[in-house]
Formats: sequence, structure tokens, C-alpha cells
Amino acid sequence: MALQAASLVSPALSVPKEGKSCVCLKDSSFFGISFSDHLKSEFTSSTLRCKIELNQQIGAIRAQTAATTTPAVNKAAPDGKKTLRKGSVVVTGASSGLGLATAKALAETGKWHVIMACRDFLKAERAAKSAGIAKENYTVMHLDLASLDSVRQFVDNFRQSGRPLDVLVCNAAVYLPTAKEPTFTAEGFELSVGTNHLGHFLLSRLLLEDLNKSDYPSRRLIIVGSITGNTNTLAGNVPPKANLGDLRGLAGGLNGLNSSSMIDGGEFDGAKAYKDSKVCNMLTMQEFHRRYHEETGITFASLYPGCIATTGLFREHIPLFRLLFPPFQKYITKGYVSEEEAGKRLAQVVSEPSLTKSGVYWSWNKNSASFENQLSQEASDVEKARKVWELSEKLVGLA
Ligand code: LMG
Ligand code: NDP
Ligand code: PMR
Repeated sequence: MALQAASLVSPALSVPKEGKSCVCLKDSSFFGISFSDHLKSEFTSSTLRCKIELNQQIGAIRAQTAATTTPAVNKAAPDGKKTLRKGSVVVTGASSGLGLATAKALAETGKWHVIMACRDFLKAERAAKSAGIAKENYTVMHLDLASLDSVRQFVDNFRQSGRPLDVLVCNAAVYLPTAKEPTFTAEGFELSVGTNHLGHFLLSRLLLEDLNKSDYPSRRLIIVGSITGNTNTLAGNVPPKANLGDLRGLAGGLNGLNSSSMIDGGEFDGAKAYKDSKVCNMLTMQEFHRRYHEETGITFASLYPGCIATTGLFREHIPLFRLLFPPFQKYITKGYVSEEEAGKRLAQVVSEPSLTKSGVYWSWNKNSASFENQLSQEASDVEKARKVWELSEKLVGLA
């Protein structure tokens, strides 16, 4: 029932709309995905669709129970008006910075229950409390993206909670600009790409099934990107520049033993590894879009929220950098945004009806109006996206 209702509601609501805040469309070619590319991905996608459908049947009893008790759109309100249940959104890395600000912005609307997926339970609880997020609007659940076992455990725990999944936000990240030597995840992947890309890759691949089951009108999978991964910008040209090369390091498992710890096979560089991981995030979003948007109606999106120069992301940088970076961004580049403003931007991508277009990399102009931004050549390379996807699924044990 609920799933049928979903299929009636979602397509209508997932039709791209011109939002009032969408001021420019620079990136039309990016959406001109050729038909042959689509066909190429069709085989894999239909195989996976079978898996999703099978899993839907397995999970049907729980989904039906959850959905019959709390259908997304309730038509039985006394005044005859349709009401929408609270949305259920998972935000990774919601214990600080952008993730926390987004959780707060969403919770404050009263329309969302935020599952804060964090590696440090106590820190997340404290952060939610000090941000003033009301108890009934959030749940902290443990997730360490630097361990694939933890990712799988999180997915199990989330499913056991019985909550639907309406939106997934892949936000968490680490940045290790001063590291001289690579460090590694539990499975032995270089830590920045392992956490920011591979952990999120497994999480989002597993949770796609849950998103697909949701009867919420607009289901979304959002992966946070960044300007510094895009070499078509000034910020993206500050060395070391992102460059995935021919992916030989990724193919070798990024373990620093029999393969390089860097995706392109080069010498370890923490700042580059971070930027490379952001390119992977943006490529993954587009590959999801190509493989699954049409069949599921799910919106896949990425964004650059602005330079939030005060967050914990820069905790590993030298103190002088941490001191000078915020005024540099505020007064010189003028790219600075507060955590609060950035949180509102990401919250828009989660819930604004005008931002349902899929395959988009959102940015904001000086007046804080959203627009579809253009990705660099590498970050929009269709062939590279497919290769990153295929190599990543091997590394995380999905293929
Ligand atoms: C790499 O260095 C590191 O090797 C790597 O480990 C990792 O950290 C990586 O991307 C991260 O960076 C890259 C290198 C880029 O950066 C540096 O060497 C440090 C630059 C520091 C910039 C941080 C902002 C600090 C700016 C201070 C401004 C003060 C603001 C207060 C108001 C002052 C009013 C006047 O190096 C390069 O790319 C070199 C190219 C540099 C050209 C820059 C030209 C742009 C001009 C912009 C004006 C910047 C102001 C300069 C002031 C310098 C004062 C320290
Ligand atoms: P923060 O360091 O404040 O937040 C990062 C979050 O990720 C923290 O909650 C951190 O947890 C969490 N995290 C790190 N490692 C793991 C892990 N292994 N498992 C689970 N969670 C983990 O940085 P920001 O808020 O700035 O970064 C958020 C996102 O925004 C990132 O994707 C970043 O790339 C992106 N971004 C940031 C920009 C900026 O200027 N700051 C600009 C563009 C994009 P804990 O609290 O436990 O450390
Ligand atoms: Mg950058 C319009 C110019 C602009 C913007 C929007 C950013 C964003 N940066 C800009 C310019 C410059 N930066 C210039 C001219 C320089 C040389 C002085 C410069 C330097 C610089 C450094 C050293 N910038 C940095 C660093 C970092 O260590 C940050 C980084 O690369 O992290 C990966 C960073 C950033 N600059 C940004 C943004 C958003 C960052 C944070 C990185 C991110 O999350 O992607």
C-alpha cells in the first residue's frame, strides 16, 4: 500500500522545478548525459534493481508496519487537508561544523527528525544539547566511517530502529594537511579517501534500498563536495591540486604497501588526498544519478556550501593557518560563510521543494541565492565516475 502510494506521489514531486532561488543555469551540458552512457549503466542498474526489489520484499513487513502507522502523506486530517509526517534524515558527522548546523536548522523547522550519525557518541550528544536541538527532534547513532564494519553495523542498527529513511546526507570528512606519512582506516585505506569517500560510498550504496522504500514525497541523497576539488576555480588551483590520474592507487587499494596511498599512485600528500576525496564525492553523486535517478525518482545532489573557515575541519592545520584563514576568507576572497549560514544552505538541499533537481552541484552567490554550478572537467568526467564507482565497489566488498 504505502509503497504503491509512494510510486504515485514521488514522480510528480520529483519533476525538476525552477526554484525561485535558482538564479542561473550554467551547467546544462552536464545534464546532457548521452543515451548510450545511460544504456551502458542499464545492465548493472537493472541487476541491482532486482536486488533492491528482492530486499524490498524481505523488508516489506517492517516497511508496511512503519508506513501504515505513519504514512508520509496523511489525508485523514480533520479539516480534510493533507499533512506530511516528519521527515527522517540521516546526517553523517553531525557532531560539529556544517553537519551540526544542518541538524539544528532542520530540527528547528519541526518538520524533521535528524539521525546524527557520529563516531563519538558523547560528543554528538553534547553538541546537540549545546546547539539547543530539542530531544524529540534528534537521535544519535554510532557510525565510524573509517571502518566498513562500523558502516554495516550502523545500517543494521538504523534498520532495527524502524525509522524510515527519507534523506541521507554524507557530510563527515577529515582533512590532514600537515601529515607527513599516511594513516589508514580499519581496512587499510588511506584515511582521508577511506573516510570521506569509501566509507560514504558503502553507506550510501547500502542505504539506497532504504531510501527507495520510503514513501516520503521527495527522497534525496546528498554528498557534500567542495570548490577545492574543482580545478576550474581559483581555490581549486591552490597547490596541491586534485587529480585522480589513471586511478592506479585506488585500484591497488590505497594501502601504501603494494600500492600507493594516493589515488593517482603518487607520493602521499594529505591536502591532495582530501581534495581527491572530494572529487570522488562529486563523481559518486553523478554516477548515482545516472544509474538510479530515473528508476527510483530519488534526487542525488552535491554542493559547495561556501568557505566555513572556522570549523573543526582545519584542526590538524598549523595554528598560524587557523588564525589567518578566517580573516583571509572574510576580507580577501569574500568566500567566507558562517556555520549557521552554511547549515541553512545544506538544509535547503535537504528539504526545499525548489531544489529537487537531480545530478546537480549546488552553490550560492553573494546574495545567498542557490544556483547550479559547473564542475571541473575531472569532477564531471563520466568515464572516470564509472571507474571510481567500479573500483570502489570492489574495495568495500560490494562486487
Ligand atoms: C599547501 O601549501 C601545503 O603544502 C599543504 O601541506 C597543505 O596545507 C595545502 O591546500 C592546503 O597547502 C599550499 C600553499 C599555497 O599555501 C601556503 O603556502 C600558505 C598560504 C596561506 C594562505 C592562508 C591564508 C592566509 C592569508 C593571510 C591573509 C591575512 C588576512 C588578514 C588580513 C590581511 C590584510 C592584508 O601556496 C600557493 O598557492 C602560493 C600561491 C600564493 C599566491 C597567492 C596570491 C593570492 C593573493 C591573495 C592574498 C593573500 C594574502 C597574502 C598575505 C600573506 C600573509 C601571510
Ligand atoms: P568538521 O570537522 O567540523 O566536521 C566534520 C565531521 O565529520 C565531524 O563531526 C567529525 O566527527 C566527522 N567525522 C570525521 N571522521 C569521521 C569518521 N571516521 N566517522 C564519522 N564521522 C567522522 O568539518 P566541516 O563541518 O567543515 O566539514 C563538513 C563537510 O563540509 C565535509 O564534507 C567538508 O569536506 C565539507 N566542506 C567544508 C568546507 C569548509 O570550509 N569547512 C568547505 C567545503 C566543504 P568528530 O566531531 O568526532 O570529529
Ligand atoms: Mg583557499 C575565491 C578564492 C578562494 C576560495 C573561495 C577558497 C576556499 N580559497 C580561495 C583562495 C585561496 N586559497 C588563495 C588565493 C590561496 C593562496 C593564498 C588559498 C589558500 C588556501 C589554503 C592553504 N585555501 C585553503 C587552504 C587550505 O588548507 C584549505 C583547503 O584547501 O582544504 C582542503 C583551503 C580552502 N580554501 C577555500 C576552502 C573552501 C578551503 C577549505 C577546503 C575545503 O573544504 O574544500
